[in-house]
Amino acid sequence: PFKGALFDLDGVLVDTAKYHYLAWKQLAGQLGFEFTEADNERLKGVSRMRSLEIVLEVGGVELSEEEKLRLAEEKNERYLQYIRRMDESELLPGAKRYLQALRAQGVKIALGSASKNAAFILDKVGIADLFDAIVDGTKVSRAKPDPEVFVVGCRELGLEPDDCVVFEDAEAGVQAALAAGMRVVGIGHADILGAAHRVVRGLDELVG
Ligand code: B16
Ligand code: MG
Repeated sequence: PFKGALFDLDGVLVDTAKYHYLAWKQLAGQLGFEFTEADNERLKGVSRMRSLEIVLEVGGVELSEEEKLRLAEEKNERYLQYIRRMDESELLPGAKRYLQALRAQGVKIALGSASKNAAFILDKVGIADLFDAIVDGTKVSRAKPDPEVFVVGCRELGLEPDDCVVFEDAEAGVQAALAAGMRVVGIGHADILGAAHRVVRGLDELVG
């Protein structure tokens, strides 16, 4: 019933949140405060610079723009050390099979992620060739819940918003998809993603 499928990356296809968390936690430790897994929930789907601001807010630390840019760069270096070691075993259950099933049905597939490392990660986990378009943090500047990432993804597939379904694990991502005029499948819990048209626990629920 749909011609295009747009996928968020972290939390939908792979669990990179755990590596973002380790890298932010180390940065916080270096600045002298604790950063917990509960704090990390606030960073999901949020851009790198905005994530840093949230981390600094947790620690009550104020820094110059220049210092912030340096720390964001440092965090990314640490994060890259983790994701360089990723392979196909880190795909979330059902992710690859669902992408393959959609392709077999002639559905066009795009990535809609805030990450500037998205293309690298798709490559590491061996699914880059399943995408017709990759829209990520290097291509768009307005963060979810702004619809930009999905609007551009749909356009790159040559489709209209009505033709597209978005798969998202973050509340801001669900809001972005709705604002783009698309249908949304929430990946996770209905208490957080209740605004989505449908909520499943993972893509494995959608493959036979
Ligand atoms: P990077 P998504 C997001 O990915 C993550 O959920 C978020 O925690 C991260 O800060 C953001 O990417 C930017 O990532 O530092 O690699 O550019 O869920 O939009 O796929
Ligand atoms: Mg996500």
